[in-house]
Amino acid sequence: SSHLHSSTTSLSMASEKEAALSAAAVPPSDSPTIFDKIINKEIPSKVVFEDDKVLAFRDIAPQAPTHIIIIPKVKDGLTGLSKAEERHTEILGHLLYTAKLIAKQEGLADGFRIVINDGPSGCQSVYHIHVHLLGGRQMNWPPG
Ligand code: TR5
Repeated sequence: SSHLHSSTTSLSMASEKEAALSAAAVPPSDSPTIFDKIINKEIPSKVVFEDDKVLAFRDIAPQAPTHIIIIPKVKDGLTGLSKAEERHTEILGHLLYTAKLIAKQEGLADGFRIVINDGPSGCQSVYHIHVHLLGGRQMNWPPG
């Protein structure tokens, strides 16, 4: 039983290590994320802009007085900017142009910050490409 115990212990240690590794791993491009539920309105969000291609809503943990997330309604493999292909150039441009429209709508006439976090080193936490629009306070450089 001491052998059983030690193998069980090393098994659970192995799973813990795997859990830590998978938390930092990048999921497959077709995996659903929380943003799918926001798009489907299964989870409520504060929508500030919507058209046939993109949805923009207020970040649940705002890092500035204005903090809005802008996403494509169809992910099409775009987990993050690093996965962009030639076919994505139109939606990428549309996301940025939408950010400009919302910045004006939000009254950010004095300036704003656009952020796209990518991958573990970029501190990306949701693998459905999104543009952060931040404003309403003085932004600092360099970012954290
Ligand atoms: O860290 P990255 O760049 O991937 O940005 C993901 C952003 O999504 C973070 O700023 C989160 O605060 C934001 N986020 C996460 C959730 C969420 C959200 N914004 C609005 N509503 C949300 N719901 C309902 N659930 C989330 N998990």
